[in-house]
Amino acid sequence: MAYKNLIVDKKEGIGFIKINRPKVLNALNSETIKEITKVVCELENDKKIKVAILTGEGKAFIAGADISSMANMTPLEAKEFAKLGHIMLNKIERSRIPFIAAVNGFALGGGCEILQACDIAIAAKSAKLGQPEINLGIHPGFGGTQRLPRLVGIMKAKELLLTGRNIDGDEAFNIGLVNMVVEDDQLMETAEDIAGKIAGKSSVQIQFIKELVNTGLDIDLNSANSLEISYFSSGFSTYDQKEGMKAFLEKRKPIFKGK
Ligand code: DAK
Repeated sequence: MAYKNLIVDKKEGIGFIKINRPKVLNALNSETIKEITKVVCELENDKKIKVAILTGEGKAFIAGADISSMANMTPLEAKEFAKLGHIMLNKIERSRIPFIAAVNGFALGGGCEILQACDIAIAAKSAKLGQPEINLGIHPGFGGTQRLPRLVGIMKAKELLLTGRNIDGDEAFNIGLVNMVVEDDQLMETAEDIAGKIAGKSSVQIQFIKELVNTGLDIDLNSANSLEISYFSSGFSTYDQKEGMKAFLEKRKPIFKGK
């Protein structure tokens, strides 16, 4: 499928999505948000794809929602825009495919919120992350007031949301907003290395783990543990469970088939 604002590639079970509006630092307008939602569906429907990497072209990951397209929105238009953003982020979060955010530069506002919906985030040392919405007289509209405190804790989230200050890759790592920080020229290599490791696993278990962690965090611990028991037992009906354990006993690498 052709995309106007994205560069999409597929290689060895990995989907690559690059936001490609470098003139506006990959700011998200409605069209780009719809395209990201569409490409997530496309990758999900391609059974060869097991994991995806999201990054940005040029000096930004995503510098936020497109301020020029938001500036004159009516409340109704703002509602529609916020809904589009939530649909995109829910799609990423609930996708069977894990998403790795490779944060190559500015990840501000909606850009920071996208990485919060991803499963793993890696920041380049020079990346700049934050929720500067308050400087524009608004607050985050794509889940930042909700996902950020769950990731970094309530007080740190409030500090970032209330001051609108940007943080660099090292600070993002120290507060738990990203999994790791790497030298700028190591970013894609690191992301591909992690993606490659995931791509070698059982796609059934990849999906189960995502669902268990995401759903489990929204419900009470007892119910979440019951859910784990039920997923765990259904894992024993899969080819991949038989293959994984057989391969261990035969001292060889498993070949998973995702069934
Ligand atoms: N939107 C539109 N254009 C942007 C942009 C953005 N978010 N960020 C940068 N650009 C454009 C700049 O206007 C500039 O365009 P030209 O002047 O060349 O035409 C070009 O990208 C290059 O930017 P700069 O010249 O400013 O580059 P610098 O390196 O000097 O500065 C910067 C980089 C990232 C520090 C700076 O551009 C900046 O502060 N950008 C804005 C960052 C920001 O505030 N991001 C948060 C956006 S607000 C909602 C749903 C969601 C949201 C809100 C409401 N609902 C409706 C409820 C989400 C809101 C946000 O994400």
